[in-house]
Amino acid sequence: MTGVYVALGANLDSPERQLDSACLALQQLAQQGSFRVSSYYRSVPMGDVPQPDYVNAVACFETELAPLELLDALQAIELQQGRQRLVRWGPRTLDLDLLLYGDEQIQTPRLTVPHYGIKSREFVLIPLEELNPSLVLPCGTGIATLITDAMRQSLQLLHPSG
Ligand code: A4P
Ligand code: MG
Repeated sequence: MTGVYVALGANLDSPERQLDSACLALQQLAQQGSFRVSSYYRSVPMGDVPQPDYVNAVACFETELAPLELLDALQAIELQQGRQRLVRWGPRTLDLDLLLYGDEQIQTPRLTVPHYGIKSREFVLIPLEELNPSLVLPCGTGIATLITDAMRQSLQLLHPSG
């Protein structure tokens, strides 16, 4: 059993409902009773593609799935919720990124863990810190040291967890 963190992002077709359904689907991958999700946050789109604001959150749970099995399951959930891959960094009904798989560092053609954006994205760091303020990344960096005041101010709290 391994503890994992998954980032959720959506900016089309009722993003908050997309996240609600994704959480139900993710719970099916989780050891019973282990699933937790952060608050939902509204964030300004990263990148140059003009598109609606995103709703972002992070979930964590324990799973028996191996890393690539988990990636397959995440991509199946994205497809189930109408995800189409049209433009890199373009709008989407649902994006699920595997942020952390225990303490493992994984480098394969299909999967890089920790996710490459983990240290720079406020819409990932702030919900991660909310779930686990004492989280330490596999490289030894504590989560709180990566978060600036500007990052905290850039996110709008939409829907507190719990
Ligand atoms: N892949 C490799 N490692 C991973 C991993 N750890 N988790 C591969 C998930 N997938 C991983 O992903 C492309 C390929 O990455 C997959 O086939 C998988 O094998 P994708 O989801 O098809 O493509 P993408 O999401 O368009 O590209 P990318 O680079 O993953 O985009 P990001 O980094 O997910 O960014 N702005 C705000 N405010 N909030 C957002 O959530 N998201 C994006 C997308 C852009 N701007 C945003 C947000
Ligand atoms: Mg992605």
